[in-house]
Formats: sequence, C-alpha cells, structure tokens
Amino acid sequence: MQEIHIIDSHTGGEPTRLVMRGFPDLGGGSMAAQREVLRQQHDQWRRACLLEPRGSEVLVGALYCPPVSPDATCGVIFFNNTGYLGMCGHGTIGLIASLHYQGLIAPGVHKIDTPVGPVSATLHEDGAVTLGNVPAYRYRQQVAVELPGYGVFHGDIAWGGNWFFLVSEHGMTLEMANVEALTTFTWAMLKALEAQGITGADGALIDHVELFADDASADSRNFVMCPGKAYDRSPCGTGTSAKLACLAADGKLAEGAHWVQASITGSQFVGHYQREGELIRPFITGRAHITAISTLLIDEQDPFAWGI
Ligand code: PYC
Repeated sequence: MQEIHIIDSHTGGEPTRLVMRGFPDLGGGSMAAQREVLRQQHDQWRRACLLEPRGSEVLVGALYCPPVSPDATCGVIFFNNTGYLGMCGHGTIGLIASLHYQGLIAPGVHKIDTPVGPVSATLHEDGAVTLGNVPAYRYRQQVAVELPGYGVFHGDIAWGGNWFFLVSEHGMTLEMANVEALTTFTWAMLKALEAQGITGADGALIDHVELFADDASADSRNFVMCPGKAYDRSPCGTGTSAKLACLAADGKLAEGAHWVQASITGSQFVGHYQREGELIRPFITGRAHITAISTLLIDEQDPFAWGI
C-alpha cells in the first residue's frame, strides 16, 4: 500500500485537496522545474489523488513543497483533473487555512513560492486570508471569437496567474439553475478560442473563461469555466485578479478601492489592487473551511489504483 496524506478544505465552495506527504521527491530546483518533473515523471500521483475513484473533476490539488526562496514559508504546485495550473487563488487560501489548522503557521504574512512566481498570503486573526497575487495585466481588449451554433462574442484576454477570456455581453443567465447550459457554452468558448488560435502572450493557451453579470449583493457575479470542464464554485482568485486588471485598464476601479466579486454559488471574494508600473498587484480576500484530514491508499492490486 502507498499512502498519500491529505487535508481537504473548501474556499467559497471550491474544494482544495492539499497533499502534505506521500508524493515522490521532485529533486529541488524552481517550483516551475519541480512542476515539470511531476508532470513528466510522476503524473500518476496527480491522477491517483484527483480522479475517480478517490476524487472528481471539481477538486483542485495542491502539493505542499519545501520553500525555494529563503524567506518563504513553503512552495506549492497546483493541479487538477486534466493537468497543472500556474497559480490558484482559492487554493492558496485553502493552503493557508489548512497549514494553520495543523498548527504549522500563525497569523501574519507568509511568502509562498509557486511555479509562476512568489505570492504573499496574509492569515488574519479571524481566519480570513488575503492573497497578494502575482502581477496581473490585460493583454488584449475585446477580441472576437466565433462560437458555432451561438454566434460571435467579444472578450478581454488577461493574465491573473492563469490565462482568462473575460466576457460581459453573452446573453446567458448566471444562476445555479442554469449551470448545465453555462458549462456547455463556456466549454464551447474555450474550444473555439483554441481552434481559432486566440491565445495569451507568447501563444499561451487560454484555459479559463469567465462570464460576468450583475449581482444584488456584490459588484459583479461571475461564472468561471476551468480547464477540466468543472466550473469554479468560488469567485476564482486568479479570475478575480484578471478582472481587476481589466477594471484598472478601463479606469473603472481606482487603486485601493474594493471590488466584491460574487461567484455563481453566491460566495464572495473582496479584491483590490496596487499599481506596479504597467501591471497591477491584485489582493484577494476570502475564507476556507477544513472538511477532512485523511490518508489515501493506493493498492497496487487495484485495477483503478492510479485513477480512471
Ligand atoms: O481560485 O484561482 C482560483 C482557481 C483557479 C481554478 C480554480 N480556482
């Protein structure tokens, strides 16, 4: 039997499965280099942890790693049912809450190394967490994409730690009752972006689509489609960062002013930004709740030991 020691949490409804022990050694180097070793040599561990029969497409995994920077608390590599993420906002909030629950960190500011650069995470006395994300920016404005069977839509392309296509005019109703249609629509949009060669900087794949609508108790409500065809139950930390970059670029939100982003489930993040030259530094505040501490067992006799 192989054992993977995990702690599960959710942030605004979106689950994070933090792997504390059990994955193979990744040999050191930068977090990006370690993510490549995991991807190329040990990907079955990601699959065992997140795919059926132990997981589902909704889970985001976070591998707890030793820090790379001398002043960092730890490093982390995020992954999901189909592959690996650059950064993950809700996952960083889940990571901090999970480390605190285990008595490994105290309230204060923590530097966390990620494959796309260091981030800060402030654990407040009341348990809330503020992520200081990697710098974000809008790359292109109102790019047209044609969706077979739907029509032509326009969206901004922005980096918030992952690549996003942000659409405000879409004609869809952003309500839980409409999740199936929203999933079909945004998945078609992700595929159309790829097929039509619409990318982030340097040809990077846009792997998240974000739709916006009005919300009665927030500045906006979103629906975020993630790379593994699961929608984000939280307002998406990297997606909210991308949104802040677009708001800043449009002059619609002043530096330091608060933006309340609601998700399709009704959970909320509060964001603001600081200017850093042409880029912005997004800050996202949310809360995570611990849901389980357990040990995943991998029985080599099991035909589905490494996931379905
Ligand atoms: O919160 O950044 C986020 C995120 C990315 C994918 C799922 N959640």
